[in-house]
Amino acid sequence: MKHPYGKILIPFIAMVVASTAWAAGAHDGGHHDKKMEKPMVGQPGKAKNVDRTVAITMMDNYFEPESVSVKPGETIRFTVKNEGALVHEFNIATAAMHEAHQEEMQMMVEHGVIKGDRIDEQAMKMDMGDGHTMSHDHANSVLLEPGQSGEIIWKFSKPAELEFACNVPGHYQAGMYGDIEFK
Ligand SMILES: [Cu+2]
Repeated sequence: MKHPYGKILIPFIAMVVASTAWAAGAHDGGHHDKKMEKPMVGQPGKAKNVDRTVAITMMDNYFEPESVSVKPGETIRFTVKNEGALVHEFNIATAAMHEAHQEEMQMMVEHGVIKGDRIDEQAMKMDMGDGHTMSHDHANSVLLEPGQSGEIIWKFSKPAELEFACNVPGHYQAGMYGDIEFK
């Protein structure tokens, strides 16, 4: 009986490893939560239901103001002006959605749709080979060249973790995002 615990210890380790693996698996499943955030973002609003207008200025690389307060159920007209020297985007979404959108924007830069200070409309309408174009008309975002203005009418839903952000590659990382605070 030199190693009395030898045979007991091995099954015990195996059990720990198994439970760790199970915990990791359960964690991966958590990523599905990101998709469930989508309905919380809100929806496109109607002009006749606008409660108030919020003016947003886009600079290189930040927004003015840096945060916006909204009430649940409120419809806001965001008038957006690009006062910077680069192409910028104003996009209302969750942090996870912005992250996914940054990958799309990276593609747009790689395909020459976004060229630093201008948007190539012809390249944007080009068929990607699968019937899709890189046309950028999501209702929750507006993409503007320097000097251009645009607007989004958005109806907010229940309080949620939302941000407005620019997903042109590198801009979010440079701090070009702001909080939407529910009051
Ligand atoms: Cu930007």
